[in-house]
Amino acid sequence: MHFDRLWRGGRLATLSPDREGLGLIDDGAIGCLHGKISWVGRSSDLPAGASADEVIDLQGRLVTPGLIDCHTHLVFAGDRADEFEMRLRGETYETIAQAGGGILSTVRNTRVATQDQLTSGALDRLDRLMAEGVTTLEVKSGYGLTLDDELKMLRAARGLERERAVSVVTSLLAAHTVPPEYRDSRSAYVERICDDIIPAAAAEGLADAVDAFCETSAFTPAEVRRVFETARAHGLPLRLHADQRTAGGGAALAAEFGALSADHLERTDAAGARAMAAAGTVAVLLPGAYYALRDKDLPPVGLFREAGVNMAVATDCNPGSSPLTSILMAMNLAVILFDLTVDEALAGVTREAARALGRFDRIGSLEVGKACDLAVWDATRPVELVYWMGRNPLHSRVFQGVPA
Ligand code: DI6
Ligand code: FE
Repeated sequence: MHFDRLWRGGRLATLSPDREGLGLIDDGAIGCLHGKISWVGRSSDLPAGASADEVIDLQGRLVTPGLIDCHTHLVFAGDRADEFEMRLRGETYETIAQAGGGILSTVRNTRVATQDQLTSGALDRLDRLMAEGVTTLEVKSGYGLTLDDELKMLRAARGLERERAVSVVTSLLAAHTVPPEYRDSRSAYVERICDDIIPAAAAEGLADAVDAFCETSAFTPAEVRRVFETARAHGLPLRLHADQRTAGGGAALAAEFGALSADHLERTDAAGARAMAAAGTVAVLLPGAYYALRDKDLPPVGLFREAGVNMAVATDCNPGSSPLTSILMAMNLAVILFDLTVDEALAGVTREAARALGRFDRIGSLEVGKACDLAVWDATRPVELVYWMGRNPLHSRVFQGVPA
């Protein structure tokens, strides 16, 4: 047996669903061939005569799958620090949005930015995520809200793969909010999305999924339904911002359409949780937004556990509700604020995040046949990734078999 690279002598958190808990293997080894894991197990069980072009001694370090941030709005222009101060003085996310700020203020900045400017802004944030072991991330559009500007955002997101050793999964979020030019003709904007924007993004292969913001301040369930039906007709998987600020039956709607994920879920009820479990829709928990908006209603983690809903954790990195560029901090917030266990938090940024992206066949665990995306930590126990606030124990990162 021959490998391009062989890592040995590490503590592996494989996240394999066939093993208990995090699927820990002490004194573990990972063999890689052509960018994929071709062997994993105890170092002492390596086949006699196994050879490798390069052997790396892990010196007992913890190795996890490369981390996956499965919900970000990484591409945008400008910031909303001024609105942050307004909220600190007592204004709410909603009153700021009604006055033309909020998402629309980022839309104004994003529309006048070039694709290159969007890319370079996103790279600054991407580098921070990668420095914490992220090897795959999802990036949404949603700050363009015209055909050209939505495609510009998706191209900027795709372009990140050319600039860095990372995988990007894109979501078209044209249904993020109604743009000002359609304020008095919402249905015409929904038609634009369905007749122009989704078909164009699909034709160019720019969208890996379609997302929508189901919210009283954004789109109604009926409007989301139209968007979802169109997306489905184009063969695109679905995800939904659901029940974040108001309970709108978003979780059940996502489940009804067999969405890959429903995200936020602070106001989801037991029926929504059961529907998600039955549909296999992953709950993506976003504690950064909960924290930064000083929300009081917790997502029903107990109901998700009871119903058997898989739970992912992500940054929701965006300039408004979650200016969070740390996946490790998202894990810490998830255990402190949402009561996740350490194992759930780590599974939430690996195995479950891969499921939320529909990619668990390729990434998210250390198993033969999967991409050799690794995060090597200056740590031996998984809890050390969750425990620190602002300390990054990453030792090194491997993307598709190559240290990067
Ligand atoms: N929910 C969120 O938390 C973000 N988008 C969404 O649909 C907020 C985006 C923003 O405020 O810019
Ligand atoms: Fe979001």
